[in-house]
Amino acid sequence: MFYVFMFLPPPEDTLMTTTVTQPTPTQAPKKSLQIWLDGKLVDKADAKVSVYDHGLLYGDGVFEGIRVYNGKIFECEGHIERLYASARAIRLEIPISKQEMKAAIEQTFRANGFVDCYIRAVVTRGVGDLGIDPRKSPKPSVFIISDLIAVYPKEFYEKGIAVITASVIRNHPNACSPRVKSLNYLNNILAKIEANDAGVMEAVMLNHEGNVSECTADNLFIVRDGTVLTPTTYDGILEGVTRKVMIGLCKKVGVPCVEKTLQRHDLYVADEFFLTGTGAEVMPVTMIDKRQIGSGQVGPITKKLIDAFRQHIREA
Ligand code: PXG
Repeated sequence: MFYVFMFLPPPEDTLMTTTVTQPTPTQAPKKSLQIWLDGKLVDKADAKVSVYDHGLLYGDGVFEGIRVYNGKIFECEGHIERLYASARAIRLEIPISKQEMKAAIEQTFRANGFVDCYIRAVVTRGVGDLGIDPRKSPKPSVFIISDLIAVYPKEFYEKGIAVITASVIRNHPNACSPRVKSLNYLNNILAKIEANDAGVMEAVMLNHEGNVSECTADNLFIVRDGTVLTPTTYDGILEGVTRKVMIGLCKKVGVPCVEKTLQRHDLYVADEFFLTGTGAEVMPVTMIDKRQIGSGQVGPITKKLIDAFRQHIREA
């Protein structure tokens, strides 16, 4: 029952509205949601993996969160390459080829009638015994979920969110690298709990050197004196697919963008601040650790980049 607690939707009363770029969910499947599990589409109620799966027992596995816009996988190659790179890093051999993975993702969202949706592709180490030795798990498990998600309420895309700096740091690069999108998100979850306790939506995580890395499920960008700045790959970040798209969009709209090590102080004195992620898309930040960012409103460069992003996903 691995997926059950990881992917259970929030209760009805906390269910958030969809993001601005995501139309109100009208394409919800009429029949039971179909999940791709080890080569077959099965009803959601039957999509189960063993309690002996090391994905559950140890967080031993990798995953991707992907968007489908207008019936097309957004940045498909970037996501698939990152999935296989993450698997390579943890010595996990994905039992299907990249082409088969793409076909399985397409088969899954089409079987559910989705045109715009979120995809969760997961590869676990598979069933083993009660020790951590991965040699006891000869058969990795692959499953793909397509569903609707809404990460933040719609109004926050207009007014921005508040964040805090978490006390929990991002993974040390020489532990399991933050560049691996592994099934072990505990540090990020602990940081998210700090955000929840502080009554804000997200937490900025620092790295082992005290520099800024990213948020719990998003990359971060600031604007200062007309230049967009974002931490480098070596500052302990996941190399976000949306981050890469955003760097390209900065170039396209003529705003200089520099990858640079940032300190928390840089966030405090930023003119503008925003986050990028597959789930969140582009989310403005207007407050950090009770310090207002710029005017406290979504800044002009952020607005321009949000518009460019929306146009890009329509055209992609
Ligand atoms: N950093 C971390 C730690 C992430 O988990 C991103 C950045 C953004 O990367 P992409 O490639 O999505 O631009 C992520 C994204 C969600 C969700 O619901 C997202 C992630 C993990 C779990 C949930 O948005 N990863």
